[in-house]
Formats: sequence, structure tokens, C-alpha cells
Amino acid sequence: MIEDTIAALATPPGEGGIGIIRLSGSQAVAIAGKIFNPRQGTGLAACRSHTLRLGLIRDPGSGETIDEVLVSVMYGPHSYTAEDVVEINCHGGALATARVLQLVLRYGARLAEPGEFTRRAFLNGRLDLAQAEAVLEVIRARSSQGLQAAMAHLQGQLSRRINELSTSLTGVLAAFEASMDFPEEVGPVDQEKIQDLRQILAGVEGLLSSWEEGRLLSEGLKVAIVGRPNVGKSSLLNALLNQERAIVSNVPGTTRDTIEETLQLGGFTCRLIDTAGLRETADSLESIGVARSKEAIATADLVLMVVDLQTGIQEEDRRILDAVNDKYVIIAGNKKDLVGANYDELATFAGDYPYVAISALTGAGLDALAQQVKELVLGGRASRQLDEPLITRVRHRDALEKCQEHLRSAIEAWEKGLPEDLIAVDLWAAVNYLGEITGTTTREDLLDRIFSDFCIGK
Ligand SMILES: Nc1nc2c(ncn2[C@@H]2O[C@H](COP(=O)(O)OP(=O)(O)OP(=O)(O)O)[C@@H](O)[C@H]2O)c(=O)[nH]1
Ligand SMILES: [Mg+2]
Repeated sequence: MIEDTIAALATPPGEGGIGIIRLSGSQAVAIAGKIFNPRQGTGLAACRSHTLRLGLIRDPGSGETIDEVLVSVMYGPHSYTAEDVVEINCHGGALATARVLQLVLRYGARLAEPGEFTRRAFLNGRLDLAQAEAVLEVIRARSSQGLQAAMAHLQGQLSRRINELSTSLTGVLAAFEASMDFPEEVGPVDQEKIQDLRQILAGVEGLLSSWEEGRLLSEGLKVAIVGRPNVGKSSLLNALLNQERAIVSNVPGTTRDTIEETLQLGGFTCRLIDTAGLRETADSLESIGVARSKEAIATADLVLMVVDLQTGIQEEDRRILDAVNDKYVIIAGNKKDLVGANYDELATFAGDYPYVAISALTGAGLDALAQQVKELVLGGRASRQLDEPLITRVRHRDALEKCQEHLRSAIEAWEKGLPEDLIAVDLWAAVNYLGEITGTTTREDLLDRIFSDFCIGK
């Protein structure tokens, strides 16, 4: 049981429209009641759950009025932490909120540690660990796709899948335990169970296969805009940003250094990198730029290759495409405003790569480009989006990989006819790794690490 009552500023510090002091614990209502003077009616203790009261916060020692506030009371277990929660909504001044916080600390609350409210929600069983982590994911989401995945996690989509796998695995394990404990009565483990194990393994592998997409969602996509000089790379960056960020000129070799900006493309957070036009050059500054372009290409998740529809495809374009062929590539035929609507040459050049005709000048085709980014990253898995969970955290991937190893080794041991107790050891380990994800088998130090990433007050 958690004994003490914690408190913290739950809104960002500084000036704001509102500043909230949040309390959680068995004494939350009593402590807030000591400093709160209702405008009308009875004190906080008589307040119904999930209602608001208007009143003044007064320092009982000096009698000084600190702020006029709205106080909400949410009795456990129907609250964020599953404990009694009080939120004091102050006028958003830095000093007033600090004074209110001081008062609740003086009257018996303890300052909360980072993530402690959410940690309590986990410890009280209102959220499992994957859901608690999803709270942070929701807060930090920087793209609509990322937010969608985070909300699915928060609502337990991943946890349900993990629990299903874990339940099946526990069933197999129980069969082994029974066979080991009562060999006479039960006999050897049924061959059908290895089929179950293979299915569980396939489930774990399915989750792992979503990591690539999940990683791109959580970390953002690094997109390099590459192409010959003067094809309109910087113009494209500016057009996507809606801002004159990079210098544009009709002199080939304008961009000498890489320029990086973050923006949303197709629902993904992208770090867009404009690079120096790629060509053989004797200019030493320009050749440094070209080297940097190559570096940007090497570390990019996606290459946006720009070609010039007006000049048409040239030998240099083919060389560049050859150099980027191990990446996700989208070919953008730029300056479509200058040519007719015949894109045969572009299509032939693109071959199997997706392509789109655009104009950085008029903005034509940019929506289609964003759509292609989305399709390419989702890799035709758009249907997965809604019902299949996505792995977005390194911690979850690591646990799943460990689980996968032990499952494989258990299946292998079985096929070799090795003893049951040996197989059971692997199965136990596999179950435990699944449990680490949802927090059923998680150690204290791991919890410390996870929740220290949160801000105070969450
Ligand atoms: N008509 C037309 N002109 C464009 C378009 N995009 C770019 N341009 C022009 O093409 C020229 C080169 O554009 P930049 O964006 O500087 O080309 P870049 O690929 O960044 O060139 P470097 O930095 O030299 O490699 C400029 O004069 C632009 O105004 C377009 O869609 N239509
Ligand atoms: Mg440029």
C-alpha cells in the first residue's frame, strides 16, 4: 500500500492561462480542505466526486489570500492514479501556483517525483506498464501517426496482444509442468503443444516486424533531398516548409552545406535535409558540400530524389539513382509547370520506384508526394494501422527479441528430443520477457528508469 499523499505542479511552470496543483493520496482531500475556503456551501470533504468548487486559497497561518481557484475532487478508484485526487486550478501565475504548492506541502503532502502520479496509476493496477509508457508517448507525439499509435497503446491494444500470447504460452508451460510433476498420470507433453508454440512464436515475430515502422514513428523519418544541381531541391524544401528557408537561385551549385528542418509529411515527423547538388566538381567548397550530401544519404531513411522535367533525365541522374538504391526512394519530377503533362520519361526512369510530378514553384503535386511518403513507410500495411499493434519502444523490442530467442530454442530442443525440464526453462524465460512489457515481471530499477523520463506532475 502507498501511504503518503503526493503533490506537484501539473502544468508547465511559468505564466499561463491556468496553473494546476495536483494532489494524490488518501489525505489529498483533507490537505486541500485545510487551505481551501469555498465561496458557497460546504467544504471539500462534502464535495461529490468529479465535481468542481469555486473558492479562495488562504494561508491558514497568516490568513493571507493567495488565489481564487476552482478545485476538482476525484475519489479513487475512478481517478488518474486510482487514489483520491484533488486538482487546484489556479490563475496561471508562477508565484500563486508556487505558494499554493508550498501550502499543500506544509500541510502534509510530499513533493511528487517525476512520473510518480503515473507510477501510482501503474502500481494501483489502473494502467499496465506499456500503457503507462504510452502516457509519455502521447505527451511527446509529434505527428498525427505517432499520436494515433500512442493512443492505441494507451488504450491497451499492445497489452491485449501481449496478454494473449502470454496466456497461450502459460498454457503450454502448464502442460510441461504437469508432465514433469506427474509423469505417470499425465505422460509426455502432447505434440499439439508444439504447434501452439510455433503460433506464439509467429505472433511475437509479427509484433517485431512492426518495429521498423514503429521506430520511424517514434524517432521521426530522416529524409534527404538529393539530385543534380539546379533541379529545385532547395525550392522543394522551401515549398514543403512554406517558408524561404534555403537560398534558391538559377546558378547550379547554390547550396553548399546541408540544411535541416523538421516538418510533418504524410502524418510522419520528418527531418528534411536539403543537400548540395551532386556532381563532379573542381570547386573545393562545393566538393565538401557534395561529400556532406553523400553522408546525409548514407544515414537517411528515405531519399527524395529530385529530377528536372524541363531538362529531362540526364546521365548524372542515373548515377545518383544507382547510388541510393538501397534506401526507400521517391522520385520527384520537378518543374512540371514548365512542361506538358507527359511523364513517360519520368516513369521509365523511376522504374519500380514510386514517382510524382511536382512543381516547387506552384506547389502542385506536393500533396501527392506526402501521400507517397505515407504509403512507402507504411509499406502497404495501411490496414495494420487500426487493429494490429505497433512496437515503438526499444524496450519492448528488446524484450520481444529475447522472448523470440527462448521460444526458438525451446522449439529446437523439443525437435531434438531434449528433456522437458530443459524446454521448460526456456518457456519460463519467454513468459517473463513478455511480462516485462506489461509490467507483471518488472524490477524496481527498471520502473525507476522508465518513470524518471516523465516530468514532475505527470
Ligand atoms: N519554373 C519552375 N522553376 C523552378 C521550380 N523549382 C525550382 N525552380 C527554379 O530552379 C532554379 C534552381 O532551384 P534551386 O531550388 O536553387 O535548385 P537546387 O536543386 O537546390 O540547386 P543547387 O542547390 O544548386 O543544387 C531556381 O531558379 C528556381 O527558381 C519549379 O517547380 N518550377
Ligand atoms: Mg539548393
